[in-house]
Amino acid sequence: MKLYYSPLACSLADHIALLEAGAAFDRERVDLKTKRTETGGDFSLVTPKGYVPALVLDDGEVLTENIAILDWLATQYPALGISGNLGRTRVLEALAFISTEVHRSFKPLWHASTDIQKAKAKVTISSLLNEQSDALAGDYLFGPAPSVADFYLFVMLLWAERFEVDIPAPLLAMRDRMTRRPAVQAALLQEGLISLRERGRASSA
Ligand SMILES: N[C@@H](CCC(=O)N[C@@H](CS)C(=O)NCC(=O)O)C(=O)O
Repeated sequence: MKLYYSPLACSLADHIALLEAGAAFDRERVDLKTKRTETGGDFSLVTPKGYVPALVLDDGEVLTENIAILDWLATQYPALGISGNLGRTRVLEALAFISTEVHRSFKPLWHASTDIQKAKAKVTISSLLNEQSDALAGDYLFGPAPSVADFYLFVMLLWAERFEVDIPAPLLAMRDRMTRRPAVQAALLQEGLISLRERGRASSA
């Protein structure tokens, strides 16, 4: 398996999920502006969509779209999902909300837009995060263990921090809890988002 990713992009959720699962995989960084990969490859030959995440399976099938990839990972590695009758549906429900409501709302902050559009986006995101905060069922969205939906939500919290969007206290606590997980530390380190020194500090906290 190979994950195509870009540092701090939404592909970080898949990166964390693969590490949490203990999956054997390779990773290749993509420059989203030039569409070249770190080995000099043409990313548009991997997927004409030109965006991350893309997960190339061992049989050569290429998966795109975060909801589909995270759902596939939770199917392959059930510890990343939720058990029970409605388990998969509830996780998909959360993934769809995070993708189509929260992630989409960040667009004016990542791309050229007016100050008014940016300010409106921050208000919208803050209100969506409040909804997610109310949805927490303990430590994470579905209880004491994180699912793929929590990994995606975690990335949204890192984006919120970057753009100085208000984050409700329970989600701040969830972000900190998530940050301390060894797989999350490894993903952040591999994407160059923290240093080895910071990783040491987090694991001894
Ligand atoms: N519909 C896609 C969107 C993924 C997406 O927005 N990826 C961003 C990074 S978070 C990207 O690669 N943007 C570069 C581009 O669209 O050219 C999904 O849900 O996976």
